[in-house]
Order: sequence, then C-alpha cells, then structure tokens
Amino acid sequence: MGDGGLQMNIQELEVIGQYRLPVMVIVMNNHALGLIRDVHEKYYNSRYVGSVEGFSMPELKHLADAYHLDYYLADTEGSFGEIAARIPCERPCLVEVVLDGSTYVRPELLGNDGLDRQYPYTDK
Ligand SMILES: Cc1ncc(C[n+]2csc(CCOP(=O)(O)OP(=O)(O)O)c2C)c(N)n1
Ligand SMILES: [Mg+2]
Repeated sequence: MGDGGLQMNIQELEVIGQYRLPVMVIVMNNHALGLIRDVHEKYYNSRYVGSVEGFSMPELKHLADAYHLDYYLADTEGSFGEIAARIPCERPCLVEVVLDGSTYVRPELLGNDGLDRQYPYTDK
C-alpha cells in the first residue's frame, strides 16, 4: 500500500501484531499522496497543497516497532527482491520501499473509461 493509505487504516497493524499473523505489509513510500499530487499537477496548476507540501507521516521504522512488526528497508533500486527473499514468512513484518518523490501512479483510470482501458493507452 501507499504511505498515505497506510495512515487511513493504520489500526490494522495492531491486529496483525496482536495475533502474530504471517502478513508482510509492503509500504510504497513516495512521501506523498501521489494520486492527489497528479490531480494537483493536472488541474490545479501544480499547487501541491496537502499532497506534497505539508504532507507528513511518522517514521515507518518506529511504527513497525510500536506495533511489534519486524522492519525492513528497501531504499535502493532493485533491492526489494533480495530483501524480501530472506524475510521469514511466518513472522509479521513491514517492508518500507522508498520511491522517488516524483513517481507517478500508473496505470491510471481517466474520465469515464472502463477498468479495461487505462492510461497510458496501449491502443491508438
Ligand atoms: C478514506 C479515503 N480518503 C481519501 C481518499 C482519496 N485518495 C485517493 S488516492 C489518495 C492518496 C493515497 O496516497 P498513498 O497511499 O500514499 O498512495 P500514492 O498515490 O502516493 O501511491 C487519496 C487521499 C481515499 N481514497 N480514501
Ligand atoms: Mg504515497
């Protein structure tokens, strides 16, 4: 999930920790509400109020500690696979994947398009 979305459902981390569920929570951290940033860029003259400017969240390592989840950091390109491969599957954990702040959310649903037609379009 994203770093913003995590904060909207953060109570679920307690359920995972409390029952020691074998769940790997992968957080794609782009330090932004990326989808909203896209909207701000496209329709609001790149005024990133609340999506980037002023957006803030706690350090994920501390969150993982507080909820009793193991913590792993993938902060270099390509490191996720190597890190994930050595995580013990039976233990609850949180993996932080650090993304570039300008990562775009793609593919994307535009206008009234159906789920089977997402941008960038592959047909003409
Ligand atoms: C409860 C709720 N509030 C607000 C929204 C609107 N919303 C859609 S995407 C988004 C940003 C999500 O940010 P993040 O989870 O960091 O994902 P990113 O787009 O950065 O990959 C928001 C706020 C929503 N979908 N649900
Ligand atoms: Mg985000």
